[in-house]
Amino acid sequence: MANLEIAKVFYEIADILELQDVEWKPRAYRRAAQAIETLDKDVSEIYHEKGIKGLMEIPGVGEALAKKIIEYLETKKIKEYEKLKASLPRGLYELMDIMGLGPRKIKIFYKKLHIKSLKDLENALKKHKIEKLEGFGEKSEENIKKAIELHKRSKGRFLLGTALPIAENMVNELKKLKDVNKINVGGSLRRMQETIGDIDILVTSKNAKKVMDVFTSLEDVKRVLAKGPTKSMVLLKQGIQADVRVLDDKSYAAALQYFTGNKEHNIVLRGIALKKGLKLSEYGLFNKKNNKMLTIKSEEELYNKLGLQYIEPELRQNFGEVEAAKLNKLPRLIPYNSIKGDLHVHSNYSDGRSSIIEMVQGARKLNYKYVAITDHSKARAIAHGLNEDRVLKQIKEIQKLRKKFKDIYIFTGTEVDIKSNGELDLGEDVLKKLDIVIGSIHSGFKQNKEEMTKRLIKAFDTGLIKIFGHPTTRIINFRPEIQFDFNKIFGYCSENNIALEIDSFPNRLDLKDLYVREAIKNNVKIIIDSDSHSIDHFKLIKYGIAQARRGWATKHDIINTYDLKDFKKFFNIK
Ligand code: DGT
Ligand code: CA
Ligand code: CA
Ligand code: ZN
Repeated sequence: MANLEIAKVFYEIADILELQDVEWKPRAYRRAAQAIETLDKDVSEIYHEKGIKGLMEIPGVGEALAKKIIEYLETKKIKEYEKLKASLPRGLYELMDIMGLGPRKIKIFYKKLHIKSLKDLENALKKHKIEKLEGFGEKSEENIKKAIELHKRSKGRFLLGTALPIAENMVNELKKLKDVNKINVGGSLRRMQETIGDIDILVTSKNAKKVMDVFTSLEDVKRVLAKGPTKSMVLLKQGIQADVRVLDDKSYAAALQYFTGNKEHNIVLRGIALKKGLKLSEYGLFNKKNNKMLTIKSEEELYNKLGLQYIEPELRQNFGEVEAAKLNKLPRLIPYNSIKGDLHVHSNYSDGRSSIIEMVQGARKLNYKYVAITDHSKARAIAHGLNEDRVLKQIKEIQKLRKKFKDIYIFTGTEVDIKSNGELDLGEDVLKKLDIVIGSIHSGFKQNKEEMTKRLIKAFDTGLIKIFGHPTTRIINFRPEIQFDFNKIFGYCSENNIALEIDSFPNRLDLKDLYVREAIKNNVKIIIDSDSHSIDHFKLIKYGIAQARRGWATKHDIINTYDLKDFKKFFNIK
């Protein structure tokens, strides 16, 4: 969807203009960006249906910005943005990608210390020049250092939620070719890893040249990096690199396995093959003695030939899956189609874009049997969080709506802030009236481990919280995890029937895979939800399910795979 891409460009234009001391324009760009990123509808659809007039109906979008949107839709570029970027010292632009460094701070660094790049900033930190600036201190230096580390680690990696739709689009285009026989994505994408270095696509065909010609001239291609008979590489307009390999049908299973990886998993498999007198490569499985190729039709067959249970792509990271497969002890992973309800959904009571009824209809489209409306509480003023009175009003509205919908049950709920002191942001009387209470942290992220653990236990001790929302509060490539004592919190949740959330939003994916696995080991139950702020977001649930699968979760571990009756029973909802 182009909406998020356009919003991002607009935000960046706003930042650059602000850096250049331009007066009101940054605000206009930000307002438009906000409206666009929460739209229910794809801007390209709006443009197709209603032209520029339709775009100008978006709040904050006038004729000038509408034209920029059209420019992006048609060329995947906005010239003014490219110009602005070029006008800035390159390094300064990179600084804006670092968490907590907005145009305001960067401007101070630039004016007071002549910092023009990440390197300059790191030097200044080394000499403790930042803490001496007015409004900064030792703590800010510490935070900036942490943010730089995070930034360096994430450089050049894309969110799964960004890369997968682009890759699927390419695959669909290539599928139209008669010359394409089999096709699949490989690499970290197929493993559904939370971030993606590059897109890998695998094709079998008798006419590699044709496939390469089409691949290198796909609409999203910006530049061809390499073009050969078996492998080509391109840079896409979105900044991601994509590789394609074309091979023979008879190598497909082995190649798919090889190019799905990960590397460590592959190395272990090759070792196993050698011990069995076999040789495994991207071309096939061979008998070591006479180099004869074994006929392998599928990955299943390949794993079985090596004496292993089939290992799902999401598990292939050499974290114990091969050992488990030897013993036939892999879990039966939660299937992608097994979610029966979404328990974290915002409406236009708070910062959602759609009404309750629209959101319920969105959930119904996915055949869900239940949905909870869980808007923010009042402490989140920028999100129009609800006070007690508005929660009561919402409860009444939902009770009325229940009569309208016979095939889906609507739970009342809230995503209540767990304040820095551990108190909940809504009164006990009101919280007791609600079916689903998600407790989430949206502020005070920097408390130390001990304070944070105490804060959480105090909140849980109210006995009112059923779900711990996006538990580590990380934003991928941007905000680090909060610190708390996992053992203590997992123990508490397991004993008190508090479920941990997997928030499926592509930049959150929180809990992440490794913690999911840890939680399950500790007998903690999990809810996968979409954190939808518009009906378009429901479909993001697949990214949360992928995380659950990467964390070895079965259907049984995920409570919202239960039918309505068992779900209510688990949480003791009348
Ligand atoms: P990425 O792109 O950084 O998100 O991660 P991957 O896993 O997609 O890595 P990529 O694109 O470099 O390579 C695709 C697959 O090819 C990888 O998952 C496993 C396989 N592969 C790449 N290099 C090697 C290698 O040196 N040895 C083995 N055994 N396999 C490799
Ligand atoms: Ca890759
Ligand atoms: Ca690659
Ligand atoms: Zn939240």
